[in-house]
Amino acid sequence: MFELERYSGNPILNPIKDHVWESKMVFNPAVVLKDNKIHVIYRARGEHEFKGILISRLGHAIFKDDGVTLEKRFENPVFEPEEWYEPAGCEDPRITKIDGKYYLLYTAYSGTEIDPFLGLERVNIAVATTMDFVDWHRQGLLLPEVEKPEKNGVLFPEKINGYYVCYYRIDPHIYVAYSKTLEHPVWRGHKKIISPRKGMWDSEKIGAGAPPIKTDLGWLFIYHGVDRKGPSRLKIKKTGYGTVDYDRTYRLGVMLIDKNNPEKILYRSEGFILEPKEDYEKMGMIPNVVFTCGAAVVREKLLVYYGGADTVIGLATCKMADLLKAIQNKSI
Ligand code: BMA
Repeated sequence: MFELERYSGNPILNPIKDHVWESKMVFNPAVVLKDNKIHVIYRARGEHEFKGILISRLGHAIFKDDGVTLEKRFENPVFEPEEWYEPAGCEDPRITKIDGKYYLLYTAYSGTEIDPFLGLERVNIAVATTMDFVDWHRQGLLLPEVEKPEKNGVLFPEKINGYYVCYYRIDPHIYVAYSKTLEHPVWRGHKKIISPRKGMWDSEKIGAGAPPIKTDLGWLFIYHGVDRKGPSRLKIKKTGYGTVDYDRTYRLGVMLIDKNNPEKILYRSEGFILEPKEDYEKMGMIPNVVFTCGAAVVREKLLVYYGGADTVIGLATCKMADLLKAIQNKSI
């Protein structure tokens, strides 16, 4: 059994009561290591609602490269809904640096109303770029051609065999798609590649965690898996916080992906590397959730930032070498 080690001072970020936009929930952060600082771009919800849904915005906190010393936390959101496709929120940011530019992929949520033509809720992955986390340039929807609600978009940090690569989730599977360019991308080759596993901790649905990290063995891919006991999600009452579902548990696991082939899974952990255990992961707006959107490697150490119970942000770590050894020994 291999599990990440929690920072003893968790949670490292809590909601701030006096900030109306982040007074209730801070969670699911993207992470960027830049000039020896760790930039944490996190999802936040406070007082504001759009048709009964608490609006999600993105906040920004900067930590020293020890991962835990907070240097600055911005008073105002750094990214918030502006477009037709996101009035209910910009959720679950994931950031990848490609050719010197930061690409933010996030879940654009238009609310619970059903699209009149598609007959589905509009939940899409949207894109914005930035050089400095201050000026953001919206690029629109990542996959406008995909009609089904999609979430959990991540970009690989470099081209593979001449293509940029993204993973995304259409409930409950992970898909891949390829584009020659990111300027005016045309995503092709959509393919379902990874599915939930019956009877296991990731039996109900899975999705990307942090963007894949390059290692000597292949791409390290942290993902989340959901397990459920009890009635189906549709029978559970929706609130402004989401679906408060006491029978669902979100955990994190790892995969190793072939260096040259994003469709080839070399290893998938039997077990998980983090599961809700502490009070701040088991109790909150949505109980029993650990959910990551970002990780960084600093001095051979893997730092995984994650949302606890959709309410606070924690940090869990391990030595990269230990994790890779555990993967090689197939002991997770
Ligand atoms: C998912 C996403 C995450 C959230 C998780 C648990 O569907 O919305 O942002 O952390 O549910 O509530």
